[in-house]
Amino acid sequence: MNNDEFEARMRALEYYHNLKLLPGTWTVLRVDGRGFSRFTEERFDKPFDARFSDSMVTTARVLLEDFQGLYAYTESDEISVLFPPSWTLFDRELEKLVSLSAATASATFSLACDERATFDSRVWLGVTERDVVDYFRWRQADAGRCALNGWAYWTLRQEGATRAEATGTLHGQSVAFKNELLFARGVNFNEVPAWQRRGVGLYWETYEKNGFNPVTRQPVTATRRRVRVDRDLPMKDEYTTFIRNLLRRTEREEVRT
Ligand SMILES: Nc1nc2c(ncn2[C@@H]2O[C@H](COP(=O)(O)OP(=O)(O)O)[C@@H](O)[C@H]2O)c(=O)[nH]1
Ligand SMILES: [Mg+2]
Repeated sequence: MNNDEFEARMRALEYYHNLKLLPGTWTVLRVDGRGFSRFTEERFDKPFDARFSDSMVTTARVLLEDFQGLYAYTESDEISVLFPPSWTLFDRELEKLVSLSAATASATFSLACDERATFDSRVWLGVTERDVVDYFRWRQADAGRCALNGWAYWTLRQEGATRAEATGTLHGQSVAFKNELLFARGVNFNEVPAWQRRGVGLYWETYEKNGFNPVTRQPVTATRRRVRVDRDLPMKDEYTTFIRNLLRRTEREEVRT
C-alpha cells in the first residue's frame, strides 16, 4: 500500500471529524464540573461559596472571550455559552468545539481555585429565538430549584440531621414546604443573594475610552468592548425580555458589519 492510501485509510477512521454544527442555528456550549458533588464537599462552604462562584465566573469570562460568545450564564457547577447563527469558529467542527471548551474550562477553573478539576462539555442547538429564550429560562429554573433544595438540605444538616434524614424530610416536598421550612429557621429564601437563586450572567458592553493620539497630539475617544458580570439578573418574564434584547442586539450588530 502506498503512503497516500495509508494516510487516507487512517484519516477516514477519524470517524466523527466531519461532524459540524448545523448551519444557521443558535448554539450553546454547556460545560459541567465532573464529580463536583464530591469535589466541593470538603473544599467549599455549603450550600454556596463565594470563592467557588468567583472561580466559575472567571471560567465563564474566559469561555466568552476565547470562543467569541454572545452571552454566558453560570449556576452551580455549569456554564452555558451562547453563540449566534453566524458563528464560524473552527469551521463549526463539533469535536473541536466540545473538546476545547471542556479543556478551556478545566484549565481555567483549576488555575483559578488552585485545585485540579475537570469539566465535560456538550452542544445544544436552537432553531428560533424562542428556543434560546426557553433554554436560558430552563437553566435559570434549575438554578432556583437547586438553590432552594441546597438551602433546605444544608439548613437541616447544620441542625444535626444526617444525610438520610435531611434527604428524607425533603423528598417529594413542594416549593412552599421548603420555603416554610427555611422561614421557620430564620431564612427568608427571597432574601438569599440573587446570584445564588438566579445564577450569574456575563455579556458584552461598550464603553468610551479616553486616550491621546501622539501623532495629532489630540485627545481621542475610542469605543471599546468589555465583559460585564451581572450578579443580579432578572427572573421569569423579565429574564425573557432580557434574553430577547441580547439576541436583538446581536442581530443589529450583524446587520451593521
Ligand atoms: N459546597 C458547594 N458546592 C457546590 C456549590 N455550587 C455547586 N456545588 C456542588 O456541585 C454539584 C453539582 O451538581 P452535579 O453537576 O449534578 O453533580 P456532579 O455530577 O457530582 O458534578 C452540586 O451537587 C453541589 O454539591 C457551592 O457554591 N458550594
Ligand atoms: Mg457536575
